[in-house]
Amino acid sequence: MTAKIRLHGVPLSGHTHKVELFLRLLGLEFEYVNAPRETWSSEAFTRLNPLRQIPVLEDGDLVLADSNAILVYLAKRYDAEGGWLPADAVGAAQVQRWLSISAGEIRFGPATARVIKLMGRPGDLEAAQAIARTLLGVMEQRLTAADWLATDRITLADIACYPYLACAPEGGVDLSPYPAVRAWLARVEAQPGVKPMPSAVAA
Ligand SMILES: N[C@@H](CCC(=O)N[C@@H](CS)C(=O)NCC(=O)O)C(=O)O
Repeated sequence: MTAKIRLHGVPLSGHTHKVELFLRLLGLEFEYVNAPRETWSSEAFTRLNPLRQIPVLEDGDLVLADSNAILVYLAKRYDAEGGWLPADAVGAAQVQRWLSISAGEIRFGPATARVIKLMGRPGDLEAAQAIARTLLGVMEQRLTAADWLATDRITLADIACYPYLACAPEGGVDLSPYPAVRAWLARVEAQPGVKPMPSAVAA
């Protein structure tokens, strides 16, 4: 019998959302453990992730933090066909490139702009929005020529990058100049079982 999977996070966290989205795409059963900010410094949560960040995944004895690490684990462990994380040198490298972009430009661009604008966190809103716009220009070029970010099919690259681009307007980043990016967001959302990134404004 497969061990029970538990996902610790909150719905408005894009880092958590990408893991939830991939669990659903893989058709895996899991328990969503709501872990609001006030709990992150507790002893119990610090044992799960000493960095005191969500998401954290538990799968049997395994406790794993970091959204991109969790995506890689789930693909290796549960995707028998290997399409989400290709094994060939170029495909694997292209997926890794976008995982790095999701932890770099996306984290410091649209994700940072959103927490500054929406949640009142300190930071340089204009600098974060500028990072977002530069990245969106690069993505627009790629997605004008291809349906998906890394290869000719949907991969972990698309899952990792989706949530904080879907909610980029909440950080004051206008997506209207990027029609290919908007079409790609819609393609991700059209996948079976996918729940769109929830709006913090409506929440
Ligand atoms: N590299 C981590 C970053 C996760 C992250 O930054 N999560 C945010 C919530 S979306 C967090 O826990 N931040 C800690 C804080 O704000 O104190 C990952 O990809 O999972």
